[in-house]
Amino acid sequence: MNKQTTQAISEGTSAYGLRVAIIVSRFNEPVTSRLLQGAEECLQKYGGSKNNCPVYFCPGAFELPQVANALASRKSLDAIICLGAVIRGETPHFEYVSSEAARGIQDVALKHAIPVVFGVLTTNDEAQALERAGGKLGNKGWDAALAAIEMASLFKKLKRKAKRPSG
Ligand code: INI
Repeated sequence: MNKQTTQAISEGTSAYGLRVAIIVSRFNEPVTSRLLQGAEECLQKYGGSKNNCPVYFCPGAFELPQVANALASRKSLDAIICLGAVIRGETPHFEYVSSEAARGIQDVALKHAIPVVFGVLTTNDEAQALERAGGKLGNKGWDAALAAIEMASLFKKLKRKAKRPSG
């Protein structure tokens, strides 16, 4: 079950023609591969094309902002989706990785004025993560893709408005 379960969808939502990069962390790969599947299914369902939606892999969630920053610098994308799974262990590592991923992703979005979506699960164990990666609680990869489509469409609208001559 990869369908989104929690997000409202605005009317006319479309990924047609949108250029959306997906960055996937390989750490906890059984989870992140399912998030990727959900995100790709969502983009296709809303009219996105594989050609316009390249996928990049990185080692862990900590590296997601670094890749997002490199991609955003190219100025050729409408949105970036970051997918990862940080699972709590017995050390404070979880806090460092998850908080740096969240902070870094928002920093990239604000620095480059491009939607960068946080599709990173932060859970106590793998079972909780799998429930949210195509299990009984939906697929956060799908939700992240939907957020990216909505934000990319909104940014396009805002840019069109800004270009319109006033008066
Ligand atoms: N990376 C994750 O994506 N999830 C984790 O749960 C995780 N844990 O628990 O360690 C994790 N660590 C690796 C980290 O993201 C970096 O790749 C690594 O520290 C190298 O910079």
